[in-house]
Amino acid sequence: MTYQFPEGFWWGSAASGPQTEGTFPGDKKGPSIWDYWYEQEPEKFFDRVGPEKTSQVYKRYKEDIQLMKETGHNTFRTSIQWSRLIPAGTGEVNQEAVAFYHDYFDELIANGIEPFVNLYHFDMPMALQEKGGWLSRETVEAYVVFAKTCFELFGTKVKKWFTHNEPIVPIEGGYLYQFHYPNEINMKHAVQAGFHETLASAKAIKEYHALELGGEIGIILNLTPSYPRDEANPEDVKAAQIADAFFNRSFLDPAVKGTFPEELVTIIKELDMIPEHEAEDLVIIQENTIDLLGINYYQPRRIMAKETPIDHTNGPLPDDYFDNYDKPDKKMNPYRGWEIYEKGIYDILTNTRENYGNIKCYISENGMGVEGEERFVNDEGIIEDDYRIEFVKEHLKYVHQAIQEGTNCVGYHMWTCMDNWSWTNAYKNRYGFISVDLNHDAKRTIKKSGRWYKEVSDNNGF
Ligand code: BGP
Repeated sequence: MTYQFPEGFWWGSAASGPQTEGTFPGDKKGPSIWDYWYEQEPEKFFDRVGPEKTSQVYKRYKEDIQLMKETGHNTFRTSIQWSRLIPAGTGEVNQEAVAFYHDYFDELIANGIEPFVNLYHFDMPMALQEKGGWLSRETVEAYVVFAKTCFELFGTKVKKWFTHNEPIVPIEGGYLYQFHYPNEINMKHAVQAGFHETLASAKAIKEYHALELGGEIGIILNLTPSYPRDEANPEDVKAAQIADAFFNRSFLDPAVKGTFPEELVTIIKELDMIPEHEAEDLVIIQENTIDLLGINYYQPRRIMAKETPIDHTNGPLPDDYFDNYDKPDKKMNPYRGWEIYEKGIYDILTNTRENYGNIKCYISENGMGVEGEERFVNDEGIIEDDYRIEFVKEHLKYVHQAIQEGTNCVGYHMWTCMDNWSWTNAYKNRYGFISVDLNHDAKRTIKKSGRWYKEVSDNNGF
């Protein structure tokens, strides 16, 4: 074994409620922003596949958990859909949902797979979005009630909790770059919504710790490293630092250190966009930081000093401070259009060790979405996804190196267990260790990578 991982390493994968469960008659799920947006503009979704037609995990989790076992999972992350548990966002708890999640988590535990549960994965209940979603303080309070309800219902069996998955993404998608509902371009709103997400997270952490359930709570962040075009050019370096403050440290600093990055605060003040808040909010954020950090990594961000003229059409934007740099000869995943840069994962892990107190962390997502994988099916009907094995291996080597150097990284989760619904990309790019055949009743088949992962997990290395 060349790459041996520490004892008890978490091997598994991640998914989310809205991307896997589906909607079924009688399940009493309420609409989220995804159900609503799909109803309004189905043409925005690849092949017009909407959120109700996901991989049917709501009905098929028992079968799926057996496949998780066969692919070497000792841990698995999903999310509780807020709009399933509390269909109107506030008020009545859906007992069908309570029964479903209990059974789902019990089944995982009975099969030796520890459930990790996230509370918010881009899925605002529509009833709350109508009142402003994350722009509204009411949503923060409603979220805290939702979180507490989850801890009280499932906290004796679930011992790893996460307040958000990639909280920057609903901000980018909903308020800056138009790929999540409500699809605005409004930086003031972006700042307010982001602040409320952080406040909601700190308040939920406070509730969790007060309940003394003996588990850990954290947040999952996509820490996209920000590399300057030219390390020797101070303007490029400065631009990269600003992009890092906007997209990484905006959530990482308050989550781990309890404070917002000064560079960002200065910019927000200059723009006169300090979010509405109450004096005690900053104390709550300061005092309620995470126990555990989940790190999602897919691609780096390449940055250069601003050279193109600032576009004032929609008011200020983060992009007024930098330009994206199109690095020649970079390695690409052409399907998703994302650069593949394996060393990025090592740089993130080194950063958390050196600058964030070596906080306990794990890789909570990493993966490769590929279109048209059916062309790699062999005679036995198995997808031979050697590119995915290669992708995981090359990233794991760097995770291993960071651990050797002392980073407190305790696990690796792949995105994702089985092919699932990727938001507006629907089922275009497939990420799973297990394929889902949408033309044949969502039939599941383990891919070559899934069999390989089982060996890695069994050997605790490769
Ligand atoms: C992450 C999300 C996931 C997942 C993944 C793949 O950002 O946490 O929900 O979807 O990215 O990206 P995409 O679905 O956009 O291809």
